[in-house]
Amino acid sequence: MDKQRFDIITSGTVDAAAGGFIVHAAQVELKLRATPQLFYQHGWQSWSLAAWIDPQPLPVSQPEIFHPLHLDPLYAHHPSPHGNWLGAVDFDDGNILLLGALGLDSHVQLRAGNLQGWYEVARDGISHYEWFVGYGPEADVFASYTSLLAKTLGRGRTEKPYRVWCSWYSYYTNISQANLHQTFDAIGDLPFDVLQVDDGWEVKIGDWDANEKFPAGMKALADRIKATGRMAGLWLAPLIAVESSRLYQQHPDWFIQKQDGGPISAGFNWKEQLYALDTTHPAALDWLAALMRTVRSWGYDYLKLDFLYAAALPGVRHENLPREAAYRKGLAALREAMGDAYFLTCGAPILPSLGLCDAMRIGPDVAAVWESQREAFLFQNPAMPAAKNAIRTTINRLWLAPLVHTDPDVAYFRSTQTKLTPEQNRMLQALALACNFKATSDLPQSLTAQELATLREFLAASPSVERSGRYTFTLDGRAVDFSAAMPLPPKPTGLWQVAAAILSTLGSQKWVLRNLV
Ligand code: 9PG
Repeated sequence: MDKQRFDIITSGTVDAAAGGFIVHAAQVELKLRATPQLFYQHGWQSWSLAAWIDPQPLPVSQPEIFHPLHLDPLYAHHPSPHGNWLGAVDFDDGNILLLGALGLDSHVQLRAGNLQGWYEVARDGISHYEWFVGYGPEADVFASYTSLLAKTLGRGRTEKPYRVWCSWYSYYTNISQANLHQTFDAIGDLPFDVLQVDDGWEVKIGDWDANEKFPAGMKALADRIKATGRMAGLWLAPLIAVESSRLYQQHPDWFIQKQDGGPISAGFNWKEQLYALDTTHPAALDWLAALMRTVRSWGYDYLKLDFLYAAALPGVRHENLPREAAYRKGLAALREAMGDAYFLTCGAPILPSLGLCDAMRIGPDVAAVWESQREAFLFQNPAMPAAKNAIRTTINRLWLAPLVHTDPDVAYFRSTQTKLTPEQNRMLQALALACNFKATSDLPQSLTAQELATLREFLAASPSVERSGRYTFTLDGRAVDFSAAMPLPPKPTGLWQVAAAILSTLGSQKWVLRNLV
């Protein structure tokens, strides 16, 4: 291996390995002999940014109240370009240098022109700290890294991914027994394998029973789906609860605490404060397992478990485990209790979820809009729902494909109720094919005959996918280019900067989020 471009500085051990080196050390520094062009920043969870960026720290994304929900909040103000578990730099010879951890509480930064990695939690003996260092063509380097991750963390079961209809991006929380029945009828013989009920069926986040919009209950709904010959899918966010939930009110001690007492924030959504379940608490683990058994007994065999990051947030737990280990304990309990259900993780810390799920959302939500000026430009927030944000991070996380089914979120086929152009719709459809994970929320009853034909063709397609460049692919010989989604917006200056500061402050106020958004 060409080590002309860097030296490995460490007090630990360095051994040659397939495609690079294995380093055992709590800290490692790769001293760069050439100036890197770009830094690969790898965000914490599904929605956090993954992108090749100019080697300077990005602005702190706004509003701050969303930090626990969008990124690793411990590193939100980190002064150097930072990534969770891995980082890489790009040289002008077309090669990359990757520093990637095989353990779960690890970080990489680009500092003073060097790549530095460290573990957050002290261990007994250097053999417990492991890193991979790889230099070469990007695809080869990531392939070496993923084969090591497969050995240490495992991979998903490799059954064929399903074709999914999901209720979220048409109905949002306005689902009901009546409108879902109507939609299932309209779906007719479209070749979907799964009909997945998203957020909106539950009493509250934390109280996972059917609400009044589902008078026949959730088992009857699963029966209705299964009668169409498909698998029933269900969304839950089992590791968070809203403040007003019965779960939080009755068991405040099941939630991760601050050092000085009181629950930590897992962010703000549904116009409420979110709290994070403590997955080291035995009673909370029992409750999680019982919940999984309940939803399986209703007949749901495809589970989209969301907002999972909460259990990996920093805080005080019943058992003093590193936060990623605490998370993994919770995820393992969920996996075991759900048996052979297909498990899609979302809002999920990336490395700590590997080996325990079948599929993972690898980018933020899409939306029927390319980019929001307020969120992208004023808030400098690439984790917000938008087609551009979803494509950017998903493409930059496709190296995960050998480890887990990679969910890019849904594609759209509709020309109404959307601000996306036909070309942008086609880019999302191509993304789904490149990821080999097909889903949509479009309502067949609202599609034109032409749009329905496109959807049918999309569901039937299984093109051979080749990656021709960082952002370019060929699908059955057809070239597709995702470069248009890659640029990050410029930073606001002058009066825009003033406007951004005011809006960011307002956007972190709970009364604003409750009443105005
Ligand atoms: C249901 C949705 C859908 C969607 C998930 C998740 O505030 N936020 O930043 C935020 C991000 C994502 C999000 C909701 C809120 O969406 O990704 O597919 O299931 O939950 O509520």
